Amino acid sequence: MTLKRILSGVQPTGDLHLGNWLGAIRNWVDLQEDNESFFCVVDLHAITVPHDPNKLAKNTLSTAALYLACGMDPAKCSIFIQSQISAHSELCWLLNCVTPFNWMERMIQFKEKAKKHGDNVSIGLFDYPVLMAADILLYDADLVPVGEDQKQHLELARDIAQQRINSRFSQGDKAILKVPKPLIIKEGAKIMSLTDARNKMSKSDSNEGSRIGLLDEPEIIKKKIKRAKTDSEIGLEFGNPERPEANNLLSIYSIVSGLGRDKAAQECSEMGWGQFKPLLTDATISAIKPIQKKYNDLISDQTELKKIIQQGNSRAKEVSNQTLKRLKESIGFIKEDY
Ligand code: AQP
Repeated sequence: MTLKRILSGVQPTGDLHLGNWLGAIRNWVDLQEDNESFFCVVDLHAITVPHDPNKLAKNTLSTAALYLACGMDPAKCSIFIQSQISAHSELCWLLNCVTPFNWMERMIQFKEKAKKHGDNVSIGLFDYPVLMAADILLYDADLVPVGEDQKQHLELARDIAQQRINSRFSQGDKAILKVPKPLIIKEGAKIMSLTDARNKMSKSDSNEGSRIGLLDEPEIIKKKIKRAKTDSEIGLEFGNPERPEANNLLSIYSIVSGLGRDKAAQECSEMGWGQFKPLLTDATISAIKPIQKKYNDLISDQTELKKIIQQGNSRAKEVSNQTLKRLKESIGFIKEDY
């Protein structure tokens, strides 16, 4: 049986938070067991909004270290840095030239982020979904684990591959690019902000209290959960649209405690917030503790970390260069070995 290929990544735009872990990385750790997996740190995406050059390299290494600390195993997956694989930028250009402008104008994330950045919106931010399509298509990914928020971008990658490349340039039945499928994992698919549960937890939220960082000290976690927005009802429950905070915090609790949704809902159904919050705090701190320990080991001596990245980069280059060559030849560029 051939293994399915998986690809995903996180932007090194700041300290990773519970949303990145519960909604993404935690699932990748399971997926690496039965799939050929590629996980990248998408630093080219990180510069689509204004960034601090003094922090980018540090955040890039720290994101890769957190992948490993969360359980990604270099013997089972390739971990690499997007900017070190030049095929990503090159394929992005080729795809730009076939992607209709009006497809891009529909992208919700662009509209939301553009609002946040006012006059300072780059062409790179507009082009973000095409770069993401290049990331995915380069690796012939079968499945792309994404949060709900990224579903539209994956749809775009599918449309570019199918309608703008395969149907235009394939000779015979053989597809040039593999059309990927989204893999949306429901539990934890969207972790919301602690200060406003109508918005997702995000690295770029200016309010630090809105998120729990994977590297936050226990005292900080305690404070953030203590201040997290609640309501005046007794008893935690899932799925009540009037109570987004209860849904969000119970969701987090059900995962970090390891209890799962049914048991967590049962345990907390008659609990007041005063009793629930310390429980959530303890479960969160215990879940994050082993990640922090492994992270600190990897960052204090970076030899192993850098070796793992180099291995991942080599494998990523090998696979991505083949796809790029195939596409360039199909769309009419002169062969390199003529
Ligand atoms: N709140 C979240 N809940 C569930 N999953 C989430 N992800 C991000 N936030 C949540 C998932 O994490 C992966 C990597 O995300 P990213 O950092 O590349 O981009 P993002 O989705 O834009 O995350 P942020 O934190 O909001 O970053 P900034 O603020 O820099 O834009 C993705 O699979 C994503 O679904």
